[in-house]
Amino acid sequence: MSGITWRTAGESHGKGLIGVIEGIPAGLYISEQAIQHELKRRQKGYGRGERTQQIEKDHAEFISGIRFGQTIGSPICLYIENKDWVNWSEKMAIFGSPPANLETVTVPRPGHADLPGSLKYHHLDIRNVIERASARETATRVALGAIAKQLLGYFGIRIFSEVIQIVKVKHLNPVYKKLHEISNNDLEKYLEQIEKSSVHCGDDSVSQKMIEAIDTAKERGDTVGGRLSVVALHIPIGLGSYSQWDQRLDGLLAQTVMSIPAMKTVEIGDGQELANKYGSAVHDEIFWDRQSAKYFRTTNHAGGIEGGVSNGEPIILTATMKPIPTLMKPLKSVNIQQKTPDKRIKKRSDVCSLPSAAIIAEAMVALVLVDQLCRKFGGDSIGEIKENMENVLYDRQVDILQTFSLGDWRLGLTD
Ligand code: EPS
Repeated sequence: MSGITWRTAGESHGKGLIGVIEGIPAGLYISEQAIQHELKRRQKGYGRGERTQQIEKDHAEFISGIRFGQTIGSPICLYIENKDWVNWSEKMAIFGSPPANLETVTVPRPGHADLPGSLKYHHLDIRNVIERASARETATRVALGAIAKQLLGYFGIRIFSEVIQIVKVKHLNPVYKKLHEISNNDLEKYLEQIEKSSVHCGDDSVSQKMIEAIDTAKERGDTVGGRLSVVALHIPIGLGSYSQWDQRLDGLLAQTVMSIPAMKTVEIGDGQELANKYGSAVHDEIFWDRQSAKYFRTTNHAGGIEGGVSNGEPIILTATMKPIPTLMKPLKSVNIQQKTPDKRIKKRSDVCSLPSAAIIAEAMVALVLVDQLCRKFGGDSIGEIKENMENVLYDRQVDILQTFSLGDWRLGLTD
């Protein structure tokens, strides 16, 4: 079965951004409100700069693929306007000649795509690199991810995230570590806390310290990075495959999340903590519950993936984001035209984008999972996928039905 493909286009200070997603089955109701909600979530984190929070008001306008609120099986295309375009229409004009007063960018920022990008594409104006390497593009990813989330949601799959570290402030008891012991009610309450936190962290006192760390960096003209986690609940067994290197679910997740600008590590389950432990302490033992005729685990060090295949436990992913390379107190660099030492002066910048990155990572995970779900249970319509899923999981392989520690994915099939 074929899966989902998606693409984005657009420059940071161009007219706008475009996203196209193909393979979403026909018959899925799309909530426009849910898409706008996700776009808002990406924009609201503490530490973002003037551009994201005051200038841009992201709104996805749908161009194709949806009729009367339902997908029709054709490519879905959406457009997000760049409100800042009015200030850039001459400097970023699509046709015509550069304006006489155009200031080219000639000093690359260390840590950004500026230098390798301009050498690769032979650009004398680094702006040609900045525009597409910019994280502005992630607005489109979130809108496409919001469509993926709605398809996953139909089948009861739930995705959430949390910021677990900002520079030296660590959250020692994040939600992904307590999934086996927390009740559904307490989980919902915790997730509400995360949404209320301006740094997207469920613990109030940790959030406060994270805010202080961002303020300190801002006062110094500096930036900070950190870590985030993403959890996907109620995943059916069998997404991804061990049979070929590029079908492994962990590899696909790692590549997609790592593609978010500034990401430097992606870990699944206990990740690097596994390095200093013995095998007997980290592999999740397998049990059989006779009464419900289901396998179950009491731990999830593997983060829901064994051998590149989902095993039905929650998928847990953590990622590290480096500090943003645009500094108000700039680092040493070289003018690429004169080859003389220089520094790139910036008038505005984000100090921390971890809260936004967490929402973007949710979108990336959703896109990978929806692709794999469609490959495994694929069909042209939502009804066909539902039927395939029921056949595979209930009729033919009834003995491999899985116990989920947090609810039952079948809940999504009842509406
Ligand atoms: C970005 C730099 C900033 C951010 C931008 C990403 O933009 P500017 O250079 O215009 O000040 O605001 O992010 C967004 C606009 C957004 O919506 O996330 C960069 O260099 O990556």
